[in-house]
Amino acid sequence: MSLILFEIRENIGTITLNNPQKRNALSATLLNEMKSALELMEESKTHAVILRAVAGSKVWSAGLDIRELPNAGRDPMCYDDPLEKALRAIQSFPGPVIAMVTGGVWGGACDMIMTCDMVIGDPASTFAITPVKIGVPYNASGILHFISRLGLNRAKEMFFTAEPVNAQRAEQFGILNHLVPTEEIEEFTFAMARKIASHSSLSIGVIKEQFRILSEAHPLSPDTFERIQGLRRKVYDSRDYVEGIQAFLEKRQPVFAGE
Ligand code: LCV
Repeated sequence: MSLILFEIRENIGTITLNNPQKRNALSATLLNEMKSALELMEESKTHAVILRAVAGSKVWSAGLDIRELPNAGRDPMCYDDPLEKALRAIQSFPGPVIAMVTGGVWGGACDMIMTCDMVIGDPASTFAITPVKIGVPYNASGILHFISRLGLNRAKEMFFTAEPVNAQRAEQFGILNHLVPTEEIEEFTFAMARKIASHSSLSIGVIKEQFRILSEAHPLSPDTFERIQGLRRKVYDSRDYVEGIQAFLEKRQPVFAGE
């Protein structure tokens, strides 16, 4: 493991994002390491997992590694892409995954936060979902993560403005379960994990899976699903998509033509 740290103590696993130079951007390597750590923790019958950045990080994660986004013409958020696999590993982990957030959370990392079972943040935590800044067609499962947690209006505001939501609003929005002073966040989060770890892990695992099945119970006809895929394709085939990535690499503001 080179981009994360992980440990298991008293049935509680900790995964620490550890690439501050690149602001913990979610590269394929980092995401695969995270998935492997979760698999090891599942094998070790870990009861709860805390997902965090190194203490003092100003950025929890800058989101998907934009340098690894595919060229136009290929879906940048496919079912088998590393982010999607990591999100499913969090969802299927048979115990709660608690995000402990200090600092900014951007793009795909914000989706990751929404996928965790609980989120504890400090006053410096912020949350932004940013596909419209890059010209990315977000995928249906990701949009659903936001709708389920925030409701339609707030999810739309976050997607359409791409502005970071500060910690206080995040608590009102229901992104944060608890907003805790920075100096208390570790103690608070580990105390919650210890409480969870003291209960029946079998019962918790089954209830987590029930929450997942029930919250995903939105049947779509094949025709509707194909329509969504067709709509998204317009975006990843577009000049806006090329421009969004190019602008990031050139460290400038993108100029979108809307086509
Ligand atoms: C690759 C990076 C990144 C990065 N990728 O530090 O949800 S979607 O649809 O948007 C999805 C596709 C997605 O998740 O896209 C990513 C969305 N993320 C963002 O829009 C945030 C992009 N990053 C930033 O705006 C800044 O880096 C923040 C504000 C997070 C931190 O600013 P700060 O001044 O502290 P730098 O920008 O100087 O970044 C430090 C190094 O990390 C790289 C960045 O290119 C730089 O690398 P070099 O030192 O080699 O120049 N980096 C940051 N974010 N998402 N690389």
